[in-house]
Amino acid sequence: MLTSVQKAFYAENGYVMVKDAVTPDQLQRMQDVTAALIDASRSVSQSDDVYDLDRGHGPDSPRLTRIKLPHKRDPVFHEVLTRSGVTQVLNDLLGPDINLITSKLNTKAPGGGAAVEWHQDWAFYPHTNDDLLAVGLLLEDVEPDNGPLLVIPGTHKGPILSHEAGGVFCGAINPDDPLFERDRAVTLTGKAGSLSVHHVRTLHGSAPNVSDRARKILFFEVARADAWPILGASSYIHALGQRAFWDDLQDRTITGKPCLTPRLENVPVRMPLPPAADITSIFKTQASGGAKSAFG
Ligand SMILES: O=C(O)CCC(=O)C(=O)O
Repeated sequence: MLTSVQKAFYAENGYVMVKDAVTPDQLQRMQDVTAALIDASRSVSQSDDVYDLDRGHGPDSPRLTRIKLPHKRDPVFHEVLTRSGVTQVLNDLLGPDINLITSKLNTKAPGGGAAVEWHQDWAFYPHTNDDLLAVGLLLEDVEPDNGPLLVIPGTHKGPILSHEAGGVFCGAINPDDPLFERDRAVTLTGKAGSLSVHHVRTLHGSAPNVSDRARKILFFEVARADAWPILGASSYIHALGQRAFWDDLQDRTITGKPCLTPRLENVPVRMPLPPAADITSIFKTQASGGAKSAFG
């Protein structure tokens, strides 16, 4: 799926955009299922295992920041993860043995859908090596005004910035950090069915949705099988016992097989501790951890 030019671009910049990663039929089915899931959230009044609610959510106006673990909500998301152009992109960049860390369908309702403060995913879940990435499949067109992902090219080769505020892990960098070069940010826009890839150490964030259109991106965060988690902020896998962890790992294997010999690399690791008051999602971590906003 990826050309050698795209692979080289990713290696150099820590992100890449890919067009037409799914078939029109897969895209339509995901759009239909997403619309139904959002509609079903009207009867939900508190964030739960499926929905992370945004401010102003209610029966007349569903406003979500996230549908959690979409690959467990409907088979179409699992199909796209394991049998689509998305799978090919993952194999092209990470090799044949890969597993899912988590999935999430981040939504931004029209007229103010929440920003995601600048962060590096690696700060949330350091591993034994950094062959990890996130793909973001655009379920609707993404333009500059409806909350696109923003990345700083090349930061995957640099340091892990502090993600602390007031002595806790707040899941975001301080926008005043002298190492934060905001003027180098690239805005990742594209047509529905395109995807972005960003490396686990690439500094990224996304602005609020100031348009009258929704923004919906399906994220899969994926590791090479020889990258083993050291600790994960807000990941359920660390609370599983050995048997449940092993069974869960089979479920999370996208292609190939688990690898029982972790590859240890000299990577910068800082534990995402102590935790913020609410670590049930990045939005809650950033809000309850007192992250300083770069967007408002
Ligand atoms: O939804 C977005 O725009 C960014 C999401 C993100 O970076 C995350 O959930 O870690």
